[in-house]
Amino acid sequence: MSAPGAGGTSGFFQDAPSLPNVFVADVVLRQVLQRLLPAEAWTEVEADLVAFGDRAAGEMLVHAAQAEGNPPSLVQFDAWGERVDRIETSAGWEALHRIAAEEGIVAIGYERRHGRFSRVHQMAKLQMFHPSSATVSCPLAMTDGAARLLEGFSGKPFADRAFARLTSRDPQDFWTSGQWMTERAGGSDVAGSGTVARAVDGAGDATHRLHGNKWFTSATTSEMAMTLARIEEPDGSVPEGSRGLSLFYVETRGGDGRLANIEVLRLKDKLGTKALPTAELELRGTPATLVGEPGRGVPTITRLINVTRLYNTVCAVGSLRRGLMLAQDYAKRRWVFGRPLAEQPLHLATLAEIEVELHGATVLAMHCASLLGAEDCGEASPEDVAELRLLTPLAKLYTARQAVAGISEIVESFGGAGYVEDTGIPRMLRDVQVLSIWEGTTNVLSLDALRAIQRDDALGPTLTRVMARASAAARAVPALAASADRVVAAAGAAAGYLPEAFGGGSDAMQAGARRFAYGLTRTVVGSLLLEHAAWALQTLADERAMLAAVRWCSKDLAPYWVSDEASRRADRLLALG
Ligand code: MFK
Repeated sequence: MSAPGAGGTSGFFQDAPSLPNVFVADVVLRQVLQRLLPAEAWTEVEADLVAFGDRAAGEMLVHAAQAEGNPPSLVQFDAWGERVDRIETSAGWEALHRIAAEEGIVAIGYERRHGRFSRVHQMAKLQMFHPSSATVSCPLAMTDGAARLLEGFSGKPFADRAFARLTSRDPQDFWTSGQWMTERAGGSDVAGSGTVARAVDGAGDATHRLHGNKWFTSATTSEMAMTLARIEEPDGSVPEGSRGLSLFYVETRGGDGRLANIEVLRLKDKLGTKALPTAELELRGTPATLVGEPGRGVPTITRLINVTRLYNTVCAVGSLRRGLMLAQDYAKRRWVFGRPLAEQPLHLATLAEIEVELHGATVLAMHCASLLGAEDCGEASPEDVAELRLLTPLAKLYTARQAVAGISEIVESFGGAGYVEDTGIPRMLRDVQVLSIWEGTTNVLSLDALRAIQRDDALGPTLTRVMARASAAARAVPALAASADRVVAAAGAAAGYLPEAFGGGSDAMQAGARRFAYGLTRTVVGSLLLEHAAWALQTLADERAMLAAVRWCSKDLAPYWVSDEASRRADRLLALG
């Protein structure tokens, strides 16, 4: 580490931060994969990820910069006045699509070369892909979810045709999928959706034509989409509520290459994810194919949503990891008060705190990936299924919020340079904010965790595993015993809290749901960190995971509190005056 050189008119210049191979430099991710994967799979996966770690830190960043500098535009009319509604995307955006196909970001999950462990491989790759992708990761998330959903309808020509495209590694054949759920009246609460499906007897796969407005459709250039609508009865009435919604498959273009009775009303002007084309659509008789049973649209599409929520989790980890890598490099280059930031105790304490969060987020994300892989391959036990059901919303809500907070800290760690657009740092903050909004906000997912507990009985098996992991780690490494005791106590507190909170009725449960979701997530992650720490110490003689686990567990893991009528009255007064 040497003092900065002199240059420029002021006699001072600052080196820009630079990225290493982003897989080699991610010690936690590498170690977690080594622990989770069988030896033979690890050897192959490591080679693929090391190669990709260079591409994500090099070629992809050039395309991403081009895509961010040339956001999509909407051409509504051609020169002669005809409506064309063409969304034009940049060369960089298209190049990143090609790379996504070539690298098999979706395909790896379906080729299943390493069986149930393929999801771990895929998600590790996604973690590096996302922060170099100008948010091409968004269409990939929906594509993967659609592939998983349609795999369940194999044998139906439309499903087989789409599945082959969605999971292709050939950029010419590769399709992405949209997921059009959000309408003006129905975002979190899809029961407000108004799109109507009218039956048709036409040839081909189409069973209905869709009429309605889709208010926020991401990656609107996709070749297909999954969407919800209400099937109109012969008397013109439509079924109401969420149970009146059915799921449809849409190919967005007809054989002539034109949009299939879809008008693009406008592109959305968003806070971030500027390279990603997001549009408001009007469906005017769009041909569509009913998927699954009428009226079962919401539960059927959750097979897709639970995949996009895992993508969201992994992308949150990837964003924060990328930010920290840049901040770590910068800390070695930037001198203040006579020494580099990397030698300033308070700066180190700040970065270390983020690293502890990242340890937790990484073990959680890869654990979820491993459970999803088991479910995909039909190898999941009932306990695996229950744990995955509960951890999917918890991991999404927790990592998204922590990524927003962590990236804010990272931006600050660059000082004024973090606030200047042409460093590229501010964009990280704008982009990360969406992760806690789309695919279910923090509050909606806290309520989904309660749904998983109440309807799917997912808490018992999850807590049993938490306690087993913590106890095993303490037996293996006595230095972890005190931390393990805290995790076991927090798991007991979670089990004890619920009967009391449920007893207070629905409003009491809802008021406490977010705090409960956070506490439960921190408890689960504590157990995963202890498991990982014991392995890293015994197998690699590496103490970093132990330091992270002990720090994690030293915090108040489960600060539960039962909401009563008085606290809800106080909430009302404080929130609204
Ligand atoms: C970089 C990363 C990229 C990520 C991709 C970004 C793409 C962005 C595109 C979008 O943002 S698309 C919009 C995403 N929208 C949402 O995520 C909606 C958020 N709202 C919810 O999740 C609500 O909880 C929900 C709409 C599901 C509520 O619906 P209901 O019908 O009012 O709830 P209900 O009645 O409790 O559940 C209906 C059924 O679904 C039940 O099954 P049964 O009918 O068999 O009893 C539930 O058990 C089931 N269910 C609900 N959520 C589930 C689920 N099953 C499994 N998993 C879940 N998560």
